[in-house]
Amino acid sequence: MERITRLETERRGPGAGLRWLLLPWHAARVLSGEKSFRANPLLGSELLNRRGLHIWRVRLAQRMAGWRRRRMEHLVSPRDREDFARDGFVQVPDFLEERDFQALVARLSALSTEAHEMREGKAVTRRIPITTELLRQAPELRAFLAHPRWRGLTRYVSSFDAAPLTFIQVILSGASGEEDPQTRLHMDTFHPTMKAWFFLHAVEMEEGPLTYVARSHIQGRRRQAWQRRRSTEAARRREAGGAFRVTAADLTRFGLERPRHFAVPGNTLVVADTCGFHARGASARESIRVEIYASSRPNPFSPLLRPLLDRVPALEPWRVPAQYWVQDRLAALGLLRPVWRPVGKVPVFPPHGAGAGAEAGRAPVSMPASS
Ligand SMILES: O=C(O)CCC(=O)C(=O)O
Ligand SMILES: [Fe+2]
Repeated sequence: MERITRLETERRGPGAGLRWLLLPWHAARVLSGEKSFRANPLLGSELLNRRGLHIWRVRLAQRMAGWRRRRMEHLVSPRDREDFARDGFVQVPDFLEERDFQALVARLSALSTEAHEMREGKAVTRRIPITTELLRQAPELRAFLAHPRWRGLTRYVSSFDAAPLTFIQVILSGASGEEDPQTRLHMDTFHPTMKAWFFLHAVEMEEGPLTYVARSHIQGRRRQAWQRRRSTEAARRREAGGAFRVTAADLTRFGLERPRHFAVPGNTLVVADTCGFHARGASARESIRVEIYASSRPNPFSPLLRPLLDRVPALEPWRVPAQYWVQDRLAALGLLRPVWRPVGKVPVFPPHGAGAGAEAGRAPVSMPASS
C-alpha cells in the first residue's frame, strides 16, 4: 500500500483527493467488468499489475465463465459446443430456412426507422435498436430473436442466461480516408464476452468482412505473459481501455493461425467470444454491411446466470432506447460528449452509393476500438 501511495502522489493533480475518497468504490470495481486503466487508480496501478492484478482478473473471469457455461450446456448442441470450445466462435451457414430468410430481408428492406450513428476513421456504424414498435412492424424479427439456436448460442457463448443487447447494425465504409480502428486485431476486453453477427446479405472479401483468429479465446501461457506485460504498460500510459491490440508477430508467438475472414453468403450467423482476437477486415472499396448484431456483457464475476435486471423480460426492448434517450439529453445539455448521434429515420437497407463517403460533412467522433 505504501508504494501505491507513492505512485498516486506522483499523479497528484486536481481531483486526486476525490480519487482517494472513492477508493472503496474503485476497490469494489476490481470485481466488475471495468477495464479502464485511467479511471480507476487500482486497476491503473503499474505496481499492482506487475504483481499480477490484471492477470488475476483475467484468470478468475475465465474460470467463472467456464463454470457458468457448464451450467448452460443444455442450451446448445454438442457440435456447437465443440466448435466453440475449439475455435472461440460458432459459424452457422444457412441459419434460417431460405423462405424465412427472404421474408425477413424483404420486410426489413421496406422499412425506415430511427437510428444512431458513430464514425470511426472512414467507417460509419449505424445502429437501430429493436424496439417494440420495430417488432410490431417486422414480426419476422420477433421470430428470429425467438429462434432456439440464436437464443441458445448467444446465451451460452456469453455465459449468461440473459438476452443480449440486439440491434440492426449497418456499417458504411468509405473507400479512402483515415484508418478505421476496428480494422486492427484486438480483444474487446479482459474477460470472456459475446458478440453475434447475422449477415443479411453476402459480404465480399473487399467489403470489410468480420475477421477472427481461431483459438485466440484460450489463455495459454504465452498469451497470459503477454497480457501481464501489456497491463503494466497500459497502466504506465494510463490507457482508457483494455482492448489490447495484437500484431502478426504476437500471433505467431502464441502459436495461433492467421485470422479467418468471414466473407460469407447472407443468412450466415457467427457467434464469437470477443476476448479472442478479432477485427473488421479492411474494405478496399465503398461498402455497406447490414446485419443483426448482438452483444452481451454482464459483470464477468457474477455467480448468477441471470443478472437481476434481466429477470424482467418486459424491460428488454426498452434497454437500448432508454440508454440513447439519456445520452441524447445529457449531450444536449452539454454534459456529455456524444459518441452515438441520432440521425432520425433512415432506411434499414441504405440505398446503393450511400457509403461513408456520402456522410463526409459529419464531424468525426473517435472511440477506442473496444466497443
Ligand atoms: O464489425 C466487425 O467486423 C468487427 C468490429 C469489432 O471489433 C467489434 O464489433 O467488436
Ligand atoms: Fe471488437
